[in-house]
Amino acid sequence: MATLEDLRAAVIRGDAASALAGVEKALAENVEAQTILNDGLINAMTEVGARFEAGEFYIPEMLIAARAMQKALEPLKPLLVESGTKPLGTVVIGTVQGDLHDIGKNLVAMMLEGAGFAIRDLGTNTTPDAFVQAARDGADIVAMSALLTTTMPAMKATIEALENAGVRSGVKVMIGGAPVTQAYAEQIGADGYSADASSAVRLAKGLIGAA
Ligand code: B1M
Repeated sequence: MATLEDLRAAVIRGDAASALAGVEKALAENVEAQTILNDGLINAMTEVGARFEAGEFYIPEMLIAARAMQKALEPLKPLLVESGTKPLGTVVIGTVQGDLHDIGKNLVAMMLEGAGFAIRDLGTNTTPDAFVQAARDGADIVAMSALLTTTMPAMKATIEALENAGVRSGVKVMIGGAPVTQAYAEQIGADGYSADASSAVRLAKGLIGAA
């Protein structure tokens, strides 16, 4: 579809104004918000990653593409989030220590919020202690995102910190992010892994028995 192809191209070249206009045009053409997200935005970021790997893009290009995606997400957010009345549970979510990637984490948070969870977003570069404190303050699920192989060990460190603080048994731990796998989740003692934002919702509901 030409509109989504134009949108995808705008994100790839980091043109935030055109990306935003592209989302608005697609919405006016009655394209589903989820389709715009998947085929226009996420697809564009996958291409950006491929070009980075191929040495065609450098950090600034990745950064402006990410900013264009964030901008284009704005009109989609209220459509992706349907307000629930009573929260299903509280999810504390963050990108782990050392890691500044937040687009995927934000999408997961948005989808969980849309599914009826109360969200406490700790942001990026979240220390194990910050996760522990948030769990103490009251959480059903601790959700960690990592996009770098070098920051995945911070997930293990956070689970250990939860154990050492005596709060591990009171929360479920779910993890995700491009380099993370089910096998890694099992290896570090997380309760669950999901590959994308929509399966994260199914996983979170399952973890608290609300599936
Ligand atoms: Co970075 N980066 N980056 N980057 N970046 C990657 C991740 C990389 C794969 C690019 C590449 O080499 N092809 C590579 C990692 C290699 C590796 O570790 N194996 C990489 C690198 C190397 C780096 C730097 C080290 C570069 C440098 O400085 N030399 C640096 C690190 C900075 C740091 O964090 N300390 C860096 C910096 C950046 C920017 C700041 C420029 C920017 C981030 C901006 C931002 O997030 N605000 C950036 C970007 C944009 C990317 C790519 C291109 C796109 C990431 C993204 O947003 N994807 C990325 C390449 C790629 O992934 N294709 C890359 C879209 C997003 C929707 O997907 O985050 O995977 P994702 O989230 C998905 C799922 O993974 C899942 O659901 C989401 C929605 O479906 N998911 C969860 C995510 N979290 C979840 C949690 C869950 C469940 C599911 O439960 C809790």
